[in-house]
Amino acid sequence: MRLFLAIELPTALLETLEAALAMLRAEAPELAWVAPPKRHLTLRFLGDVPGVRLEAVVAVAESAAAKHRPFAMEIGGLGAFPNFRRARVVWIGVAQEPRLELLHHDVEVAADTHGFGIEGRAFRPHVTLARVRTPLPEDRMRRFARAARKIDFSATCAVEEITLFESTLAPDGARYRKVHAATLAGGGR
Ligand code: 3AM
Repeated sequence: MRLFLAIELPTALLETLEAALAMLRAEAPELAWVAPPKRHLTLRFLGDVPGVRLEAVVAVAESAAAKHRPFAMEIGGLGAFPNFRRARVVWIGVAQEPRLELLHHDVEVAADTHGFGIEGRAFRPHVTLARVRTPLPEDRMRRFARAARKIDFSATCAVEEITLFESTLAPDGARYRKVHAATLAGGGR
């Protein structure tokens, strides 16, 4: 099973975000835009995990979630990995939030404890909006970056659970299935 842990975003937020992106989408309709229900904040990609290890992944989510109580995070600000000029992924960011950093840290620690190792790359919290499969010509990319920086969207959203998703790759993009939700149960932090 191809698994990852993520934070889901409320439908209302996804809808207002989509409306705010209309002009930007029109600038580059040929990008692989992620459908709003498939947008989330990935905490940890686990990759292919044998079915028998599913319980261990659930335990990773549960043990990290048990250490935290719900908190709020702020979504806003468009960007691209690695940058707009060479964009592969276009995203909306998440304002720096110590509780999110701690949650991610605890997911990493739990993943290591349960034998999945530490991912070891910097956590850059983001919500993927579009993937760039074929680069746009330079001038169009410059226009796109300008339009992206003009998007005025910010929203606060409650983080209440860690969701375990199964991703199934398909020619028309990955399909995600919710496998488990671990509630931030309000532990010591
Ligand atoms: O929704 P985003 O883009 O943040 O990019 C993939 C997606 O994150 C990421 O896991 C999420 C669900 O597919 N992903 C896919 N392959 C990955 C890999 N090998 C990966 N993240 C890290 N390493």
